[in-house]
Amino acid sequence: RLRGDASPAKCTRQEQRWRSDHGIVDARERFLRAYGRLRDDLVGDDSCDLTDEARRWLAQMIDYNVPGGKLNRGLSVIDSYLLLRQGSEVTEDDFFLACVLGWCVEWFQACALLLDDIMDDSHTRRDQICWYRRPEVGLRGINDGIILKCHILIMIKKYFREKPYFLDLLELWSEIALQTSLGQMLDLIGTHTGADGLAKYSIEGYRRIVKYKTAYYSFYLPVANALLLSGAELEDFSSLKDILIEMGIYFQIQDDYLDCFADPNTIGKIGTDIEDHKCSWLIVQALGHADNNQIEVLHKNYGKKDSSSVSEVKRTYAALDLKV
Ligand code: GPP
Ligand code: MG
Ligand code: MG
Ligand code: MG
Repeated sequence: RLRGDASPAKCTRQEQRWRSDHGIVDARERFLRAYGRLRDDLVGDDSCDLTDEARRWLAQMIDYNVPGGKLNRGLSVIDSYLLLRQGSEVTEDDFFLACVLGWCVEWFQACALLLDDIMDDSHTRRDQICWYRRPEVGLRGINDGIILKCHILIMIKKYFREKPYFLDLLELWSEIALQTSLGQMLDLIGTHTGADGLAKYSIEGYRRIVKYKTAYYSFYLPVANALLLSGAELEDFSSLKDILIEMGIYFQIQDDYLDCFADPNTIGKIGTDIEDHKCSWLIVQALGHADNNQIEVLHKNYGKKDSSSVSEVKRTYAALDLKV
């Protein structure tokens, strides 16, 4: 609804008011406009005496990694905020603050993806070569990921220091950052191959990994930011959190399916879950339904880099009706 492609009848009252006050509403376009301002502020920040070359690197690194995604998470902050504020006026300044928090979520996503691609040995992301695979970047990309994460605190301090919910924002962000990294750790330590490599995969273990690595930051974080911005207390919304976490788990199941079966040109990335021996939803389902021969094929071929092993695994998934 926020992409400017819906009929006015489907808009919330708040969006309709924006339409009448400001002409055509396109939250996505307005959100994108805020990006330039935030990027320029960070690149031009004179608290560090950077060289022109360093500022050029910074600008290029941010542009390469931050704005090119679907923006679902960032726009979810805007959408949730407008819904929460229905019935009261949202000023230009209010809208901009929602954009700042939306972009903080997108900055977090950029940092997570940049580092995740190094850890997952990925090739492409958002239809372009992964940042760390560019010849001039390599493992310097690790530091770029850390810089992106530092930017979030700079933006939050700059725009929210005087707000009554400033401490709540800081607590939220540090909690989610830790949960996401712990989820990534669960994902990575689950990829050890060896005799018990596949045997330890279970749906309970799968849900634990994806709840932490994906659901908290992708689904709860945007809505929690909107709640704080609209003056709500997060502890009053614990059942909302439970629902958002379930949505996040479902989202990661889709991501796992697409990793294996989608056209890379459609999803903008080449899947690596089978090669990386990931505890993917597909392998968990396959192990739960396979006969002895199929289990043997999976054990023999899962986690191998060569394309014939990967094809064997995909063929077994298809034979088990896991391909729709
Ligand atoms: C998705 O995993 C989870 C993340 C990108 C979070 C990473 C967190 C860090 C702290 C680095 P994925 O590997 O399935 O994502 P994709 O398929 O997009 O590579
Ligand atoms: Mg990963
Ligand atoms: Mg990955
Ligand atoms: Mg994936």
